Amino acid sequence: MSNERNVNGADNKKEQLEQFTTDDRHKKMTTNQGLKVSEDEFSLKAGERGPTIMEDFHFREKMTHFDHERIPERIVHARGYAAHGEFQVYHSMKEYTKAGFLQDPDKTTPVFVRFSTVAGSKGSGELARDARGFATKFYTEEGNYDLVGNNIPVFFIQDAIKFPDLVHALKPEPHNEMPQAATAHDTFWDFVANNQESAHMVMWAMSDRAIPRSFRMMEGFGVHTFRFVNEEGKSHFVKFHWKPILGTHSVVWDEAQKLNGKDPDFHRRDLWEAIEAGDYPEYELGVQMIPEEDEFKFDFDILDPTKLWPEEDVPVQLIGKMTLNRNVDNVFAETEQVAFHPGHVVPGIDFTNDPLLQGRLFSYTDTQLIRLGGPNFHELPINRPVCPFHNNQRDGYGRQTINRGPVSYHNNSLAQNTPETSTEEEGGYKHYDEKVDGHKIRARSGSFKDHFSQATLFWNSMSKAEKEHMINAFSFELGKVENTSVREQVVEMFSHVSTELTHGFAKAIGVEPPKEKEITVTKSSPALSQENTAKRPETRKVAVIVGKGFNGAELQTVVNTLKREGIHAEILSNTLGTVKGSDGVELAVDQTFLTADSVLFDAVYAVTGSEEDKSFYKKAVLFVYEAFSHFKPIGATQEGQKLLEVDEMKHSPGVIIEDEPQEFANQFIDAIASHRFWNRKVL
Ligand code: HDD
Repeated sequence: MSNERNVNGADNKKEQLEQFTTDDRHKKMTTNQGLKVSEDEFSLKAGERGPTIMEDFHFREKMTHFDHERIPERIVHARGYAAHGEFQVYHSMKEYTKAGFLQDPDKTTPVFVRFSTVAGSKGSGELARDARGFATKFYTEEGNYDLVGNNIPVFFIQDAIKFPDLVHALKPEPHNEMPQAATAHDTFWDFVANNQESAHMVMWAMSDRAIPRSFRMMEGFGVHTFRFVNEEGKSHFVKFHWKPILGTHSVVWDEAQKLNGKDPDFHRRDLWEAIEAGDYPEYELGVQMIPEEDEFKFDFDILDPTKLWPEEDVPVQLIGKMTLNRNVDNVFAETEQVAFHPGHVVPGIDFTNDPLLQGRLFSYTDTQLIRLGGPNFHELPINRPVCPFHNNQRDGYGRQTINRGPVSYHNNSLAQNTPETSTEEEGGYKHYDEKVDGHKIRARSGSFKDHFSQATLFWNSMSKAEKEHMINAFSFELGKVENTSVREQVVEMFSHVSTELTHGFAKAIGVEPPKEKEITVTKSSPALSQENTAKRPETRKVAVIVGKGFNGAELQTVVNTLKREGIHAEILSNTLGTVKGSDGVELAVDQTFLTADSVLFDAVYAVTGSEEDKSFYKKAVLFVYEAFSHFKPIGATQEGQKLLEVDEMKHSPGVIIEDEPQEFANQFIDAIASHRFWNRKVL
């Protein structure tokens, strides 16, 4: 297709992609040359029982294509899932940036977002303890803008030259390729202890943030400090945030481990199903801004990617909203072939000298060359800008554009010196003309040397439950580290962050807690705790345990009320088919005790039925107990109350027992919105 099209609005990208989309159903089968195929089951042989012959071009074409179906997986972020959507700014950001897509609240910009884990291979379980990638491609009229972030606002290292070392340490160990998608092993923790700038991010990685409930319920961060530049050339330092409308929520570690077995696709299924159901995930775009002249007013270096800007000091302004509203048609063509790059910017957005960002600007194009097989990956449908693109670049593997005419150089006279460059006024990208003056030196700035203060800030900001989870996470991860010296080094390192923390896990990993260090940071940032996030019931999944002889009228009232709140109730019973209530009502069963598991749900509503036998109760009791032990809301009415075997459960927070159906439903919905009941005593 021509790249001359210049259509506007959120449908641009969809229309563009449709021109490359094909539906093979009800069509005649052909070879790739368009030749109709008469037989696709038997290769061409010399006799029915003889050898296959070379002449069989159909066999050769089919087999060759198959043999080449795979491309290298991403070196990091291999396991990912994506969706299409649109972005709209709330009000013009003209005062701060000239970026076209941030000017007009009536304009929608198409986006493509890929979420990912970092460490695991393409087929690994999605509930690994890990950072999550949150990469957004905005198809703007001024070219593609990529915000290639994570769900953690800081990074392990301060200089990109250490990235290969970090990744070698966190990937499976090379001698035995274990463990998959996990940092619970010697090389990772050896790297941590010997690269102490990692302290802050390790705190995040050991927190609940690293095991999100859903891609729809996690924040995103651009991590680096970027620049906004306005028409007048004035620059503001800026940090980007994505804030999910549903709030930031996590699962518990035991649940995460079980989920990886019960449904290793849990996060992608959640995203896919939400979009198919019309529960479109929404995120607000937030920015923190610091005027150029305030660069040195902070007690940390704002160019240091291991530091965040506490929201209480530099408030996040919400400037727009992104809605993901369309699943991909083909995962390989779109999700696998999408190529992100922090260097894909538009006028009004610029870089800073953050040494991690500077190195990323090299790495991303480089990796696409091997991954996507050459320099023409920008021509793949998912990567094409929606605005025209013209230059003198030519040829290379897989070239699709047919550039007309003899001229492919600049300057020229034969084509009147076109394609021509644009002035800044015409939209030509001009780098911010920051003055740079220095000696060539391989060094770290002294202002980057405080590795612990913000790690302590993070710890201070956690709720009691979050702290407990972190202590457990350190105990688990380091418990898998075989080398005693590495365990000791890590304990020593984190004793500079918090005595409470290190005393919490040192014993569990067989290390003597070190002498108490003097830690002076007392500050906390409430915005860092998930306790303070938005809590809403919409889109949550409830398992409704129903058995023969249930009370149909009551169940209907409750389920209808849940539905009105946007909660998804799935009927779970002993077998598929239908289950009959005492009043003759018949319900279709969605799941059985075999196909489902409590870890797949946010809450359990126990109803059962008067005619069920012991074996049903046994399975149902276990199901309810597991949800209870993961601090989930439990509702119990009718016979369902018998599933709360231990009396103490009945009086626990988040366990709703109530005879009046409407009142029960209301209380249960409030409990579902609360997500988890951390103050529950798990028996
Ligand atoms: Fe990176 C992929 C995020 C540091 C080199 N990175 C990648 C993806 C995300 C991030 C979300 C997946 C994109 C997708 O879905 O296709 N990376 C980050 C963040 C970082 C970061 C938030 C720190 C702030 N990355 C980083 C450094 C380097 C890289 C320092 C190297 C110098 N990252 C890559 C890469 C990848 C990548 C090797 C692998 C696949 C790809 O680029 O397209 O080039």
